[in-house]
Amino acid sequence: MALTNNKNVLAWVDEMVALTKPDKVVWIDGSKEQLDALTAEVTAFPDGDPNKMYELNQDKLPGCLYHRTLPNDVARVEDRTFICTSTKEAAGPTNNWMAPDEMKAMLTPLYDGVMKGRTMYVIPYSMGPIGSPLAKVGVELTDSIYVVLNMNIMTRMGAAAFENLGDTSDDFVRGLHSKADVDPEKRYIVHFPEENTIWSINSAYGGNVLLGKKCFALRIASFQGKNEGWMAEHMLILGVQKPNGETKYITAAFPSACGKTNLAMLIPPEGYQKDGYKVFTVGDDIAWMKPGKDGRLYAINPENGFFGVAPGTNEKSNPNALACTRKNTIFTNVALNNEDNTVWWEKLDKNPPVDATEWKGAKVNGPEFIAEGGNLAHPNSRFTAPAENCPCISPEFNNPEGVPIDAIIFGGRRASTTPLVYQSFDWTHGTYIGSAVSSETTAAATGAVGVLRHDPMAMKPFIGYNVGDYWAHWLEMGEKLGDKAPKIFNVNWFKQDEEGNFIWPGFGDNMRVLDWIIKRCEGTVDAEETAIGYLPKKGDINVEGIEDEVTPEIMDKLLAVDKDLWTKEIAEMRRYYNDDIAAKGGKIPAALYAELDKIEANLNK
Ligand code: GTP
Ligand code: SPV
Ligand code: MN
Repeated sequence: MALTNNKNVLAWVDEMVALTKPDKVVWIDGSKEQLDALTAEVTAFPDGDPNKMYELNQDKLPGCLYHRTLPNDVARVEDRTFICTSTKEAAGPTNNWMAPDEMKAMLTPLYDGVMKGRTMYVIPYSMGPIGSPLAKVGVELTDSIYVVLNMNIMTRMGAAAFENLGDTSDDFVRGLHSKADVDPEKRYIVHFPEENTIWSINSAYGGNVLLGKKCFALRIASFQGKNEGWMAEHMLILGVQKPNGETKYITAAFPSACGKTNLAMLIPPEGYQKDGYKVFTVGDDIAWMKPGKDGRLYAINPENGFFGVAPGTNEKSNPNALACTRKNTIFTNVALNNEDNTVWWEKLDKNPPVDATEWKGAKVNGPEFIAEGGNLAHPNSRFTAPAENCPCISPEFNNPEGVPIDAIIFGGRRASTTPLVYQSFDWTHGTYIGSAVSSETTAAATGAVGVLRHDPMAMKPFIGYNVGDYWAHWLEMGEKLGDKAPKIFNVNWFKQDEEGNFIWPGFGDNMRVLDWIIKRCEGTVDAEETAIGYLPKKGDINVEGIEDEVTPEIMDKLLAVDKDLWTKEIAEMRRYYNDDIAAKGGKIPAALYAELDKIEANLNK
């Protein structure tokens, strides 16, 4: 039964049913009975069916399910992701583009009758707390139960999502997904920002198919934000509660698999805990931000769960994330421990299961398999966990108004050049720093791993329009916020020594850097003015308890601004602006070129 009287929703669903021709249409109301029935159905699929999900040990992992996607379908496919605006210029140099009509003409035959013999699920969902002035409604049509069960965790899914839409509004995002034959040659992740529409076909993996996430909450939403005066960013949101009870909120943009989930759930070092510091998680991947009534910038997390990287998550690195995954969680492409029907991934602990199933589904001897250089879990294997499971979830998580942001952090994986932390001179310089984010690539997207690439604002794969206009929008937001704008910082947890070891301990110890950032926001600590920005003065990063590891010599390395490396960095930025952006149709704001000139001049002083 249709869950809404909204004419536009009904007309569009009818049209898509006529196109894809499912045997059956099921509206997802979000009720427990319905979800239980779908779980029973999907776990009863025969072994070997690529759509099958498995029930895990219900004593140790109650409510948890396991799924493997096809080996050719384990990450986002950026080369097959398109922004179809009416002009190529509107999509800009960071996106693949095709004219909307041309794209539809190509994809329509692929969708024609694709759901014959299948059920179409109609998923209403809200990105953001239902009723929040910052929230938005989406509807995803899919032929995958895996998608329904994941969307139930990642969004506020079900009938309630339609509550605020009314009968005539057209303000919802239309998402059409079919796994089709999961054919990598016919895989397309396509956005029509001018029509609030997403078409995804021939994938069954995370970021390609959970259309509320990267497709809506970043690509479509960034386009909406530009037109409506707000921002959609690839950022975590955390709150640091100080000993006096006051909480400071910080957002941070790092590229995929570069530490957002980890920072969002950070547990402060012992000394900070004793002093009464606490960290609360508001979000781990996406922030929607808009100026509030008081003129400050407020952020909500549009999601309702975490789609987190499993490998590397353990009791020491991120106990909060691990705790999130102990119930009602879906694991994708991790390894199975057949001894007790639980899950395992690299660095979970030092005991890979002897009786293991690796992520492609082969039964193997875990320790031997690893000794031969295999990965038991795929490096981009993920958990889908409800936010409510998080031991440090913020009391403001469901606050419809969001939380006021004091600081914005950019960062990436940089083996050299970029210091542990520095502060921008002002918002414009901070926008420049965001535009200059580059990072060594990870397994979160298909392609080579470990290659340095530009990833402005950690949004390269997610900006739904021309990157030059996106930077201009950042500058406009700064003007609007004026002296109430958050302060902007850059961090690098990934600096290495000559042997390739990380020289900063990272994880919980990143609190020491947050501490300096907060003090800078409050104006309670001085800084060293350098060519590239404000750096901590000697002794101002608290290393109490880690003095053996982070000696004064190491700290000097962490905070070094090497003139030669930075001269190269600036030259590369000029090349990037000129050749990769301006020459390819990106209009770079003059103010950003001016920042580049200024830093170059500073370095030559
Ligand atoms: P997406 O979900 O893809 O957007 O990624 P994310 O930014 O949330 O990344 P996540 O926190 O899951 O971290 C991914 C990888 O970075 C894991 O392998 C972590 O172990 C590693 N990592 C996170 N924080 C740190 C840190 O402070 N230091 C070091 N050395 N590694 C870190
Ligand atoms: C990322 O790649 O940045 C993710 C995972 O957060 S996905 O949802 O697959 O995009
Ligand atoms: Mn992400």
